[in-house]
Amino acid sequence: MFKKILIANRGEIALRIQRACKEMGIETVVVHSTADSDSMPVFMADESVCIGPPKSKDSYLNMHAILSAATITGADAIHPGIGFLAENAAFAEMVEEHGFTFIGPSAEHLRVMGDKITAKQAMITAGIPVVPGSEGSLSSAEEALKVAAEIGYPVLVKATGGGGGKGMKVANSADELTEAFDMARSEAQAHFGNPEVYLEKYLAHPRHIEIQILGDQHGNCIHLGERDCSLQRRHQKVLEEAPSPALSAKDREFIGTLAVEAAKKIGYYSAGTFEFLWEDGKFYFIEMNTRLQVEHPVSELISGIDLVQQQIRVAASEALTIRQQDIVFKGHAIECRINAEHPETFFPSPGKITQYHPPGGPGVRVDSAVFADYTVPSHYDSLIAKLIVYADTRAECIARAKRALDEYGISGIHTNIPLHQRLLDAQGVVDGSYDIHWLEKFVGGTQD
Ligand code: MV4
Repeated sequence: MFKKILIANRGEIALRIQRACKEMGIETVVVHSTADSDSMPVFMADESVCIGPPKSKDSYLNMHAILSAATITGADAIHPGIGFLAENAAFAEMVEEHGFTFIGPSAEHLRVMGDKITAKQAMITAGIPVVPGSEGSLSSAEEALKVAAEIGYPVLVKATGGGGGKGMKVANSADELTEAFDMARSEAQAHFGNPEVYLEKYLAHPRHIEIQILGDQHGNCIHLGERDCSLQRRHQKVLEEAPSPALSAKDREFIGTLAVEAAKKIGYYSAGTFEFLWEDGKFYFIEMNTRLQVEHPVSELISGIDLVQQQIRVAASEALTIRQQDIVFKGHAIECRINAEHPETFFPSPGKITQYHPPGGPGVRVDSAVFADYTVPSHYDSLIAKLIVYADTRAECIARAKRALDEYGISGIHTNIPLHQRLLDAQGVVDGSYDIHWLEKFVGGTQD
């Protein structure tokens, strides 16, 4: 096992990883920007190294600075956390070339799954159902028209290098497709430096359901059930739950087993997530996330497994000791992402937290690195805490989430706590009937 892990991240996830390390008797090094010098992950770490100014590009994305920090502190491994360099294949390669272990999948898996087309092709080969569409990238609008005529409208043009809905255009007819093709291409070029696009049948009202898997380097793999992440605004998840209120035990077993088989076929190891759209009782793979995810705690609570500790163990080449048949899914978990933003305008609200009182009591977990007198910097994303609640049943879990949100005291900045309170009273959430468009309609947002 590793003696010392360098954590190349900030905020709640840097703290989450440190908690796992501490319980495993592993020393921690945290790297940080000057904006994060007075932060909880830095206070709690055994060692810390300042790697640059506030801008991510100059600090959390500065590969050489991170590798230097790992060298001077004598770390064995680097955990990239979430975002920043977590899915950067070149970084994973550099980490290994410098003699450290990258806590994540292989650079090759990062590369294949980071490209939507090669990811989809790998999944087709592995026997996973995908959304009908073009076989690879589209070379022209004429080719797009040909594929669309075969699969039928509406269709969606998607960027190969995509993410966050950028470079994604719906076409309801052949008339609309040429423009959608051109617009998607130029957006893809602008955002990802890669104009490649592909085509899929547009699913009008799906749910977003993802399967958490965990594989080791010896060919073992397990799944930790699904998470329902349909409640999103502008491609930002707001509230996630496990299990999904939409799936039957049979659906869960089916898709979980399929995901594990696919992961084994591609030789995947570490934590990973298969993202599916689910519509009319059918699953369609769209993407794979080759990292730990923000919403991993809901899976931890219903499975009783510490995903971060397991991710570290498999990175150290240990074999998984948990077998699928040992996992007993129990109860219900909900995560409310608490953001420093105005609850109605969604405007970021960085600044000083003057009073802070997190909720507690039965079934309540708060993953956060903030405290009273802490100043939320403006340079990074607005997530300041994750309130994760657990209870025997979904109804009890909703009641508990409402109780915990009522207890939460944060002064000095705006947060989206009032939005979560409204959500947990809303019909579509209470009855579990929401789809991926429900939240945008609820808050009166724009369509895309
Ligand atoms: C889709 C889709 C409908 N049909 N693909 C949005 C971002 C991304 N990574 C995939 N996305 C979608 N792909 C087909 N063929 C609808 C979306 C989508 C979406 C997906 C999950 C959660 C929220 C969403 C909001 C809008 C659109």
